[in-house]
This record gives sequence, C-alpha cells and structure tokens, in this order.
Amino acid sequence: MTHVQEYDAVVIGAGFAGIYMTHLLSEGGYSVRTYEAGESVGGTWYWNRYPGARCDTPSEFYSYTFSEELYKGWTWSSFYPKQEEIMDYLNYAVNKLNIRENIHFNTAMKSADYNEENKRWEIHFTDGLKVQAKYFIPAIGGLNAIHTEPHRPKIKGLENFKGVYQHTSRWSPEEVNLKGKRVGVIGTGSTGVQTIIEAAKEAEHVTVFQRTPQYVLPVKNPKLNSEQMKEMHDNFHSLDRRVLAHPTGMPSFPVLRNYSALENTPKERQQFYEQLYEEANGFQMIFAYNDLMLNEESNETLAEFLRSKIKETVKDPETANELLPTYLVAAKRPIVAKGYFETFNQNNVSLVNLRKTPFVDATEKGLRTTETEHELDIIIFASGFDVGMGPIRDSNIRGRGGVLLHKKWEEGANIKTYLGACHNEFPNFLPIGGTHYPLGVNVIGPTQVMGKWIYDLINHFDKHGIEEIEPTLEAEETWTNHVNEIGEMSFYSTVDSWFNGGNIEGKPRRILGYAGDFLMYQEQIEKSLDYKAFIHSPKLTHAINEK
Ligand code: N01
Repeated sequence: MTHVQEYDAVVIGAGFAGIYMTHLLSEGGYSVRTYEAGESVGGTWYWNRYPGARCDTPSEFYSYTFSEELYKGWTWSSFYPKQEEIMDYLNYAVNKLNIRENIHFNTAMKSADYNEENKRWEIHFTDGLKVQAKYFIPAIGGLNAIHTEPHRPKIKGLENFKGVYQHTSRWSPEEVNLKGKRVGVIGTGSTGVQTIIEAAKEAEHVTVFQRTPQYVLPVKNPKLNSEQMKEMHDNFHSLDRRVLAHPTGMPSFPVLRNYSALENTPKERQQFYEQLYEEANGFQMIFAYNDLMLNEESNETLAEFLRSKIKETVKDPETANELLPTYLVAAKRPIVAKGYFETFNQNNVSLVNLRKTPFVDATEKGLRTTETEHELDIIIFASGFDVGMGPIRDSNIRGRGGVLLHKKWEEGANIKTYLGACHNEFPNFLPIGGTHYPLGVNVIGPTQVMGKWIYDLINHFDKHGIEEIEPTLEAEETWTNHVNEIGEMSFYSTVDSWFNGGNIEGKPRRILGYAGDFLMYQEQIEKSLDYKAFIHSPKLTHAINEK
C-alpha cells in the first residue's frame, strides 16, 4: 500500500491569501503544505502576465500589514505597482516569512473528497499525487482561470484560425510578441483596457471588440521616492486602523465632500469634477461626494461628466458614441487607466461594436462579424472569468455523502455559504477569497481579516479536541440571504457583470460577491465571533462557552 502523506492543513494556491494562510498555520505550529499550479508564487498575479498588467490599488495598501518587519523591509517603486513588481514582493514575503519550503509548485488540484470515517480530506492532484489533511483551505480566489477553463466567447471555427490566440489569464509572454502584429482584443474590462493601451503602442493594428462600453477613471502613477517610502514606513502603526476604517480598504481615497452631489449647483459640481479629473488619482472620483455610490441621481451627475470627457477625448464622433456607457458608474467594477480613450485617436486602433455586429465565426485569417472579416495575427481574449462557479465546478469538491459542491449549488442557481468561508455538509473546508467574499474592495483587507478568522477558528476548536467544524444550515441560510439582499440593493445588480454572473450567457444570475463595503463586512465578522453558527455537539458547546 502506498503511503499517503498527511498534514494538519492543505492550502491550495500561493497568492496573497494562500501565502498568508501558510504563514499563520506554520507559525501556529500546524503542519501545512501548500500546492500551487504555477512554477512560482503569485496566484492571480502569476497567471495574469498580459501586457500592461498592473494593480489599481495603491501599493501602500496593497501590502500585507500584519507584520511591521515585513512591511518595512519592502520598497515599492510606484504608487500602482506593475505585475512583475507584485511578483517580486510576494517572493520577498515568502522568503522573509520562511515558508518557501512549505510550498509545492507545478502541482494543480484535481479533486477533493471528505472521508467521513477518518474525518480527513483527501486531495488529489493532476500529476497523480494524493494527500490527506484535517483542514482543506482553497485559496484560489474568485477570479480564477487556472482551476477552470477561462471564460471565452464561443466563436465557431476558432480551431481554423492560423494565428495565435491566448486568454489574458493564462498569458505566456514567451509565446506572444505584439510588435508589428495585427491584434484583436476581445473584452474591455480592467484587463482588456490595460492590454489595449499597451498593444496600441507596438502593434501594427489593434481591433477592439467591445460588447459593453466602460467608464474609465483617470489615473496618475507617480514614482515613489525614498522620502515617501520612509513616510509610509513611519506611518505603519496607524496603517491597520486606517485600512480597516475605510469602506474599500484604500485610505488614499477619502470622501472629499461629505454631502450629496445634489447639494452642489450644476456649475459647482462641474468645476469640482473638472478639477478632480485633472488632479485626482484612480478611484478618488467615486468618493467626490458621500452619496455617489448610494443615490442614482447623484451617480448620474458623475456618469454624465465622464461621458462628456469621452466625447471630448475621442475625435471621431461615431467612435466616441460607441464608447459611451449608459449604466451607473461603478455598477461594474470601476476601471482606472491612463490614455485608454486616446488610443482610439490613433490610426492603428479601431473599434468594433459587438452589439451591432456580433461574431459570425473565426476563419483562417481572423474573426468574421456580421459586417466584415477582421484579419488578425493574434487574438487576445480579455473576456474575464466564470467567477464563483468555474473554479468550484472544476475542482470537484465532495463533502459528506459524496455530495459535490457545485451540484449542491445547483450549478450556480442556489449558491449558499456561511461568510463565504464555510459550508454545511463540508466539514473543515475553509476556502478564502472566493464566492460571497467582498470581491469589490481592496482584497488585502478581507484576506487578512478572514485569514485570521479562519486561523482562530481552527486554533480554538482544535484546542478543544473538536474534530469537525461545520456551519448550521440556518447560519448558511441567514448569511446567504444577507449577501443576496445587500447585492440586490447595490448598484451591482443593475447591469450584467462578473459580480452577478451576467457576464456569461446561460449562467444563473446570482450575486457572487459580498456587495456591502469593507466596514459592513467587518461588522458581520465581528458578530460571528460567538461561533454560534456552528453545528453543536456537547463538546463544541463547551468550547463555545469557554470562549
Ligand atoms: O474581466 P471583466 P477582466 N463576447 O469580466 C467581455 C480584476 N482586475 O479580466 O462588459 C464579447 O471585467 C466583457 O463584456 P461585458 C478586477 O476586479 C483588476 O477585465 O460583460 N465580449 C468585458 O468587456 C476586474 O473587474 C486589475 O459585456 C465578452 C470583458 O470581456 C476583474 O479582475 C486588472 C464576452 C471582461 O471583463 C475582471 O477583469 C485586471 C463575450 N461572450 C483585472 N464575454 C487591476 O488591478 C465577456 N466579454 C488593475
């Protein structure tokens, strides 16, 4: 009989969340093994190596804040770090935390089964490896295309295309060189916009295939000098407090006018928006007034202003018109970028409105729409993710009685979680960063809050000899209702996007992330600390009472 290695905990994925969980558990004295499909740490940042990939959260807050030494030992080069720099940061973190030995690279998970007899998870990998663990902690995130097929529009005959095609979330820089090529980019979300700006600099021609126009907030990316870095380091002691007190975990963006946009006259608003458009950075514009994310009428004032800027920037009025969004600002995850609309003034960039002229098929030479054949050397799919469901479906996670999680979720029609971190019928299964997480805020905040929550939960129940941690059906129901209610009330429910499953044809339209802000999420976490949401046994009741 082959020996199956057993650990206290198995973590899947070595991105921000996986690294943090690995650190907490190993420091806490647990045996922990982390499996990463890539050849390096980085998670999402490892796989999304497309041209122009960059973070839109300021580096000051896109950093772990749990360790002063770790925070102060790193120097960022700019306000918004590039993908490569984030990879360097995570490699630095893994070395500094001394956990590289815990991580097993180039190993992708295939399935996981809960064995009710020995109360252990059995995790299988694509290379045939099998391990056992008491706690199974997928840290694969919600926007993941490694543990599932990336989302791509179904284009008939794609196999006939003689050029190269790649999805941005599985980008291989070695295989694709855009210089002097005819490039087609499908998708204009955060990824597509960053890719288009870079492609327009070096490709012979870029054809942008757009389904839905987007608002793009202006951004500046100043280099950080040593004085600024010193100031960031000196402010470490107030850092956590500031991050935890901001609705999106990004204290760089305060509410500038603590009253409604409607309380200013149109002229005052216009002047203020103009000033911010010139001077403000990234997400700041959506915090110009205190009700832009709450009141549709207020939001429309910003929407109209941003549309006017598109018309002002794009010289060809027909193209400008095609680029005008009509929904509320930030109803889709906001995009920040520099120079996106300007690319449409270049001779080498053209726009195809897929709503008017949809794809017919792919040919040997390119992509055919109902209007014409677009000849291309490279097709870039910047078409996003099957958020929430995709990674779960393709990870084949079986709980009690062999029930598959995605079947229990009725393929997305009936998703239920408790805090996005626990599931009835799936004992000791503690995913971090996926479905029902606050996916719209700076992810580092919730990652640290929930990482610590998961660690404390394990630690507390372990100390009391509890073998299985599992939320009650009622707790799952209550949390899920809360997620759905907040989601339906939010702007996220007003337009199709990955946040509600509307980005994929045929996918059940359900709220997939927590739409409340970071403060509301923390309140919910605080309330959960009595652990009353877990299935009680006499031993567990005793453990809870001892808290
Ligand atoms: O994905 P998306 P993404 N036919 O789903 C289009 C984070 N992120 O990878 O809008 C034609 O936003 C789709 O059209 P529509 C961030 O949270 C952060 O860009 O659905 N087109 C859309 O234009 C972000 O929100 C950073 O109608 C199709 C695009 O493809 C999240 O990741 C950088 C289509 C997909 O946009 C996801 O961003 C990058 C079809 N069948 C990403 N299906 C930073 O930190 C989809 N599309 C800066």
